[in-house]
Amino acid sequence: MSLFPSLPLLLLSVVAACYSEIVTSEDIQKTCPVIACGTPGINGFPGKDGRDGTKGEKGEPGQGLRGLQGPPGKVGPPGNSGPPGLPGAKGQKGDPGKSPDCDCRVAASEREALRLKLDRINQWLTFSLGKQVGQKIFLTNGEAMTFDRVKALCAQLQGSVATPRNAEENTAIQNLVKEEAFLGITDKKTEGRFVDLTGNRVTYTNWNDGEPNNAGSGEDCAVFLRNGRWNDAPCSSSFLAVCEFPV
Ligand SMILES: [Ca+2]
Ligand SMILES: [Ca+2]
Repeated sequence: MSLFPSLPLLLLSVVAACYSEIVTSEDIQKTCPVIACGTPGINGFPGKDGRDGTKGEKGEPGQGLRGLQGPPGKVGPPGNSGPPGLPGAKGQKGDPGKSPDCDCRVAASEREALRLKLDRINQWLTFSLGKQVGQKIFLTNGEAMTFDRVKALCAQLQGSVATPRNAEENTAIQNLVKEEAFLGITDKKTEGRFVDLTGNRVTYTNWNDGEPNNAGSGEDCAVFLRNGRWNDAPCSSSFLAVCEFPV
């Protein structure tokens, strides 16, 4: 064989050997079945971290044990006042209370002092102005007036027109007055039937001789004379006002 036909084949072998040294590992796999492979290179350094991905969806609640209940929170501000409630049911009647005057020794002593003082005042009035007989006292203001005015005056003072029920009371009036005075005895309702101011017929009388005579145009009021005897006289006339009071 000639030398020239073998020369192109030789060059082709050299070029192929040189090319096999510069191909990549990826090319090696493609080329390995064709030609013999060289030694693989070492791996390079890891690349930089990539950008953060988008936020994922909320996961399902876990299945771990539930924690202990925490402490109570702070007290909140007071709320607005509510509407008034309905009235309650009526309660039961309570026990009778004690009078403060009954269980207080100081008040009792004051009451006793007042009572003694009133007794002394009553004695002074009786001594100076009135006459007391039993549980009754006669007083006069020394003024003469009609029967109706005497009646109103005595009632205003919580008393009544003097009405002697017996000789002792009649004497007490006689010792009090020195002039003619009205008594609480009239026959206004029924002529000749003398009654007291409560309407009851009087059982004690001390008429003067010839009285009552209902003289003139009529005499319906009993009047105490200076001698202690009685006379019927007009109620419209004016005589001394004498009242009686219980003591
Ligand atoms: Ca008469
Ligand atoms: Ca008369």
